[in-house]
Amino acid sequence: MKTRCVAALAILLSFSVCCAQTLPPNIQEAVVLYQPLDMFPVDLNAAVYLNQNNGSQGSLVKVDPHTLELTCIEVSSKPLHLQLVVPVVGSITKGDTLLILLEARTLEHDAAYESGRLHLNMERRETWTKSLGYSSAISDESQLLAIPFIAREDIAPSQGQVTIPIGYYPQKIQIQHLRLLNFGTQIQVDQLSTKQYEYEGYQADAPWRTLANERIETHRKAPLNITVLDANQNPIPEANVHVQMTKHAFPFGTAVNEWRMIGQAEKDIIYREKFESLFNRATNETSLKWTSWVQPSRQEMAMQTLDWLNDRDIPVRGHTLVWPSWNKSPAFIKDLQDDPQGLRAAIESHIREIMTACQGKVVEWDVVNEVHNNRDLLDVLGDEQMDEWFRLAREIEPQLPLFINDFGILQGSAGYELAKQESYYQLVKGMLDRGVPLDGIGFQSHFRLYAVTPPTRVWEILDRYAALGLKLGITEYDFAWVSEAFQAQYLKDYMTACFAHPSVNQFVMWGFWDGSHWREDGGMFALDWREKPSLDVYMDLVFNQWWTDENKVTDAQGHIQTRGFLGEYKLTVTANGNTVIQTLSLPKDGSSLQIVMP
Ligand code: 9MR
Repeated sequence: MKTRCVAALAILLSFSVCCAQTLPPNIQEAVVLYQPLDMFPVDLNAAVYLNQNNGSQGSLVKVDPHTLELTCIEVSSKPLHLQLVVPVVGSITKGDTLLILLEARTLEHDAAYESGRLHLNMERRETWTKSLGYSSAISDESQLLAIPFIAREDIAPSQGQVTIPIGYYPQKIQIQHLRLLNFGTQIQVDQLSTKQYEYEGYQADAPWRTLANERIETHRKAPLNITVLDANQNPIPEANVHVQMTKHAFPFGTAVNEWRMIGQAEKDIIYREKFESLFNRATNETSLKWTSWVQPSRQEMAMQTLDWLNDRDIPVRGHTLVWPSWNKSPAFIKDLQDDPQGLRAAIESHIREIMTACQGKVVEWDVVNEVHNNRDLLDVLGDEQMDEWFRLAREIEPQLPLFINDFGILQGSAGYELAKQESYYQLVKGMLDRGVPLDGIGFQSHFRLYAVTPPTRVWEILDRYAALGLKLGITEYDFAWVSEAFQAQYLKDYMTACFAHPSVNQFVMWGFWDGSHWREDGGMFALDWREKPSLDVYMDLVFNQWWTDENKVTDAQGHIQTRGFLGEYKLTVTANGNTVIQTLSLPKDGSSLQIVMP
């Protein structure tokens, strides 16, 4: 206990005496009260080193016992090819609340960017499994960062490490007073956060929010004009008009688990009820993939799921015709690796079969999925074989939008996976140049572990692809392995940034319930259906802030003029004791309607 007290005091001293900055009060209190254990070696400077791979070049200068300077001179394809490694010597147990403290600033940076960039990971050696992946721009003024997170696994003494990848672009950054503290299970991670998790633009008054609202007003709403007349075609002033939206035109969707969609257990019924109350678009999570499609029972499940959704007027995006690796294709496909002609024919026949079976039941298709990381089929057939898959899909379904889909473009190194972004861009551009019928670009958006892409960076990335003139789809959003508060905070900002971008044509999540999610805590409902803060955020955006419900009174000419979110409407007009109810669609170019009262 004595050692712990001394450690707690030492932490406070190092931040209150040696540094210009003091810890936020909640963290100061927690340090004194819980006396967290220091996880780094006592002589940190002696233990840290710089790891350089794949042609990246940089340097590490140990300026004094508390100060490190890191320089990136030459960039390779991934930021982590140049990183500072800090060994973790303490013991960590799954579920422990951990806190990284440091002061950081940019000393120099590439002129193409506004500042330097700091990224921090906490991981297990050898497995590289991570409990933290944090990323932020850092200014040239020293900034105190306090980053709380949860240990996702046990890490034995000396089995862990904190890494600071800096190979984004040429830059020089300074790190001071780096600490990793372990609070054990005495405190919840959200108690250590300064209420809001920080990234560029997280603040309530950040300028991008005003711009986002303006863009949403311009791109997601349209004029709605109503004239109320009496039976003699005379305007009725002071008629009450209730303008009620009933459905969004914009697709807010989710992947659905087919077992839950057809099951009869109580949880299946709850799952479907929640789904229906929240979403107007869906995609089968697995059953339209080739590996599932070849299994008759799974194929039947796929079709039942499509029927259930179509019966309720919920459009489905088809995912995915080809996922070009051996292990994402049926086993017999690998047998064709030395028979390109046979392989080509098998793929074409699959495309024909599944698209024909789903005709009238899906509204768009991912033609290919994740072609950067799944290349087996392309290695045999050549990249341009993809062109043929799109052409065939177009031939079978001339009306349906055809998408390419991938991960790590909007998400991934907090929006700075520059090499992959470039490659995806060139791939799409190449196809368009060759006249391939490609209509949309899918951005999966599987975020995790605190490293999020700031809203303005989301816009920069989307702008670049939007210039190609295609629809941009957010196809698989989730945010896992973080505190629930951060999950909610970022959902709000990411959804807002995406909804505000005029080229984005859908926002589809990859699951909504922890009981049926590829990442155990990625849903908006916990396992026991407890509503997480992210559900409140979603409801508030989709059914409140971006929803139109207004009571208006007609003017002397019998008019009301308003603007509403694009979608379906119910209008209830009351005048002179009579009530008329009408429905109306509000498309992008607006709607005008005359309502004649009896
Ligand atoms: O969530 C899906 C999981 O249940 C499946 O086992 C897996 C393999 O079919 O695919 C998962 O979904 C992936 C999607 O199809 C493509 N992008 C990444 C998704 C999560 O891994």
